[in-house]
Amino acid sequence: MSLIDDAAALLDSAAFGREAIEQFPAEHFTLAQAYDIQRASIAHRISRGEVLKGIKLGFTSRAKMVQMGIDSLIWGLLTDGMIEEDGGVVDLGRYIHPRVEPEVCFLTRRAIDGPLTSLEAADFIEAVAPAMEIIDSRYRNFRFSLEDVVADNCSSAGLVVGSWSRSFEALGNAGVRLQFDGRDVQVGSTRAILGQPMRSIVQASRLLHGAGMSLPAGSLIMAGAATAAEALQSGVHVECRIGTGSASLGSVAFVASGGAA
Ligand code: 0L1
Ligand code: MG
Repeated sequence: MSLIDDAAALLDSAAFGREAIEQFPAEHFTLAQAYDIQRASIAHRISRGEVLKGIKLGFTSRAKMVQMGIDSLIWGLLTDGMIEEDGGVVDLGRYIHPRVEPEVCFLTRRAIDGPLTSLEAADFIEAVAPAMEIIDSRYRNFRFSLEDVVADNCSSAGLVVGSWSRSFEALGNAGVRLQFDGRDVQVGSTRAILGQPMRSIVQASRLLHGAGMSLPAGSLIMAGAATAAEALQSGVHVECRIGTGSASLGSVAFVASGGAA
């Protein structure tokens, strides 16, 4: 076994055994190797029958960078096994110490197989939806280095996507409210996501190109969080609302149930 395979197997079994592991020793692997570990750990999921559905961007907002003490844009891979139902019940027993953050999700209309300019990006997008990402670091106490978190698929664990629309005009500076039982726990704006969430398409295209990868039509792109993340607790109704009135993307919700392992 190689360093890459060992680390990938460790992270994969931490996720599936719902048991946090220690951070890797400092400089145990490079950032490039961390992305190799991420791919190798996702390959474990694929070998169990999961299907790749898209990508997520991380640390696209100052709020997230400050919360986690890291200031680089990062990205990970999404599979169908991570998708939770809008309006459904999320079993916290599937996670270690889950947190939720409000996001915007894009659905691609055309394959992205090269770097896009901001002028081109809109042509590649079929629809947009309000979304929430459930992040769940596989490291003890949610503490990690940049390399650690990249290897851990950027903490991605679950996602909930609301109804699709073509309300792109609502995207630039829409209010974002993350609510627990109807009470605001995080408030922000879509502007916090790279200044305009559509920029995540450009960034995604560049990152994919740099990794020699492409994204088929019909893929999901999670643009990144608009606010810091909140720890999930059992019994809480969680809702993310984006925009108001005619400049609204709508809302997405779930009920958290059961206990984190
Ligand atoms: O913004 C993000 O989705 C980054 C996730 C990775 C770091 C974290 O666990 O907050
Ligand atoms: Mg996120």
